[in-house]
Amino acid sequence: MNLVALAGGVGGAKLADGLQRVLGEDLTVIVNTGDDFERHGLRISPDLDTVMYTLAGIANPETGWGIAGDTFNSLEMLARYRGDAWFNLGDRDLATHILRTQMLREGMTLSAVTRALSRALGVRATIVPMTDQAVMTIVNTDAEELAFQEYFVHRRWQPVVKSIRFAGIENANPGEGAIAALQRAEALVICPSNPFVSVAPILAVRGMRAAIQRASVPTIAVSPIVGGEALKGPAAKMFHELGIEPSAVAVAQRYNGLIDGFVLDQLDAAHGDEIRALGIAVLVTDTVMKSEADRERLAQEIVDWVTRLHAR
Ligand code: FO1
Repeated sequence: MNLVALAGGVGGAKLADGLQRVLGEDLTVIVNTGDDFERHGLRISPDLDTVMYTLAGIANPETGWGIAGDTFNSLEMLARYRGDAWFNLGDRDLATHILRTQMLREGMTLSAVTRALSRALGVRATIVPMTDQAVMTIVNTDAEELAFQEYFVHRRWQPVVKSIRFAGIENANPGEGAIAALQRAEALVICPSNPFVSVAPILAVRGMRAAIQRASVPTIAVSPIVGGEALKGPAAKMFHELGIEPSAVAVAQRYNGLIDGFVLDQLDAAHGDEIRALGIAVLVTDTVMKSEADRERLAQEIVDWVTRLHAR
């Protein structure tokens, strides 16, 4: 089955890994690049790297981002020079950023760079950046506007969010092969990623939402909110700050009109009827992926479910 997944960072990468275990080469993952930024003159693509390292089996299991067993000697030296080492770049991880920056300077697109790097790491699925153009997620907080990594890592997502915008989105086209993959897909999965800062930028790229709506195949989303809490990161806090009670139902409502199905954690089983009332089919299961076996089990359940939805 040809399947396209939309993903942000750690949560999305885990489900993408499960889907790769089930589908191998038949999986395409379209990844958020609104978090990308420049640091020490290097182009960093945190979500692309998180997905790539996870699918290559080399991600740091404790953080979910970065490379397992990485060391931080370069960062220590950078800190000695300048003292502002708030973004933790590992020695091995730095090789990715050095090479990506070089390849981009040589004129390659981010899509081509991502293909080359992920192939070299033995990734079987196709990873496509949402766009090859520069898009920057900007968080407007109660105090000031912050670039995403400044908000997320430097300020540890403590500032109160008032609104979010994606600078440059009007000039962004889908990454290479993204639309073709959506046209070929037999199912679409929105991974359990932050709806505001991971999935929204992907959907905001010109033509992306329309291509998803045109694909008359089962489109499902997996809730990143379980029991009113985000599995990781600021999603629940953002819902609150934007005036919405965080819940799986609120996530389903955000995707209403785009999805046919919604995967709900068993903890939230009681919300099933509220989501079904929106005309969205519901699968209730254990969505919390603690182990690699959990990722594969959830992915297999999703593939089986979309196959049944396809047959309807
Ligand atoms: N996240 C952190 O919370 N702290 C870090 O120091 C950090 C470093 C980092 C380095 C490379 C990389 O690819 C990702 C990194 N992340 C770090 C994760 C990342 O910035 C966020 O998880 C995403 O942008 C949100 O999806």
